[in-house]
Amino acid sequence: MYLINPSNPLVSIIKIKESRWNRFRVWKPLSLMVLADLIPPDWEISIFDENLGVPDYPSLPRPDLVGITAFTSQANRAYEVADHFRHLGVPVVMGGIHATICLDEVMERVDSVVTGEAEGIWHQILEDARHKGLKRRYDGGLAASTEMPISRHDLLDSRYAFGAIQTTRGCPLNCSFCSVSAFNGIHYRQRSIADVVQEFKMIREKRVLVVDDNLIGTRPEHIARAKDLFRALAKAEVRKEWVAQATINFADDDELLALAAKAGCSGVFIGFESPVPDGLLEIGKKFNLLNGRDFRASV
Ligand code: B12
Ligand code: SF4
Repeated sequence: MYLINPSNPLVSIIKIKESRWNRFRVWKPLSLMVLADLIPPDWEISIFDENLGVPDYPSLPRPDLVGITAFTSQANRAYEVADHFRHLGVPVVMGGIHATICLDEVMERVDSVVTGEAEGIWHQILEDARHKGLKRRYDGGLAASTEMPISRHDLLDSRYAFGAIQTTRGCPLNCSFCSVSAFNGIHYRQRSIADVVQEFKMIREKRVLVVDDNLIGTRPEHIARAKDLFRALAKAEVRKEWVAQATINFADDDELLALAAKAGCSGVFIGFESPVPDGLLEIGKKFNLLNGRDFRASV
């Protein structure tokens, strides 16, 4: 089986001559590394991240099944790849955010579309594929945090500047412009700290992107879990430098900041979205207005 991350027309590593920064813009396709872990051992798997170079597909052995992931920005290339394999008679399954949000469009371009998170449905899809009974559509819904596996970090090569890991899914804030709450839900799901620490240790790269949309969450119990995670990472001496995404409430707790730094945090992407209250109200990010927030002081 081939699992394919279609190339991003703008930032592929193969275009590195156009900008040396492209190396820092190409990050691992974690979705495929998660799927790979959930595949029974009797399937042979290859992951192709086209951002590292587009394979010469005609010269490769014909696979039994192709799985494609895509953000919307990758959709056109995803369809080209799907066309290639479908002409050979190989069934193509596509999942990910674009397939979920633009279901009707994707249904026209591939054999089988998977909406939502794959953990709960992927086994069924593989069984159906094995028996040549793929359905046109599957919905994985939202996975329980206990179903989220340790990704296959060993299956991708080492040319990336960053490793990648996910420790939580979902965001309770549901800002009007953002697709995260629509896709991963508003229920904040946290993976077990032991699994996260174990997975961190399996990452070869020194630098890691923690892809969570909101690493620390919003409620006291979320913050408490974030602190426990940071303590555990420091204690396990994983020695990675990581960057993460969070909301500005990260600034409100000195202990949280100190623990994050000790655990290897070297940068945080914060969604300010607008510097003025009217702007924040308009886009539905009221969270950034709570308690008379002063962005400058928080920074
Ligand atoms: C990490 C990340 C990045 C990284 C890229 C990593 C990469 N691999 O290329 C960086 C920072 C570079 C990035 C850039 C961009 N990103 Co971004 N990014 C994310 C983020 C935060 C996490 C993605 C991730 O790794 N998730 C973890 C994996 C495990 O989850 P998953 O991909 O959803 O996979 C699960 C399911 O979808 C499903 N699945 C996925 N693929 C497949 C395939 C098959 C066959 C099956 C069965 C199932 C399946 O199963 C998986 C397990 O449950 C998401 C938000 C999010 N929560 O997903 C935004 C997100 C995907 N990004 C988004 C956007 C808009 C962008 C940019 C366009 C921003 C910009 N303006 O430049 C660029 C485009 C990059 C590109 N490739 O073209 C939007 C996409 C919306 C859309 N409709 O596509 C998201 C959803 C954020 C948001 N707030 O809306 N991004
Ligand atoms: S806080 Fe961030 S991840 Fe959460 S809904 Fe708003 S923009 Fe999306």
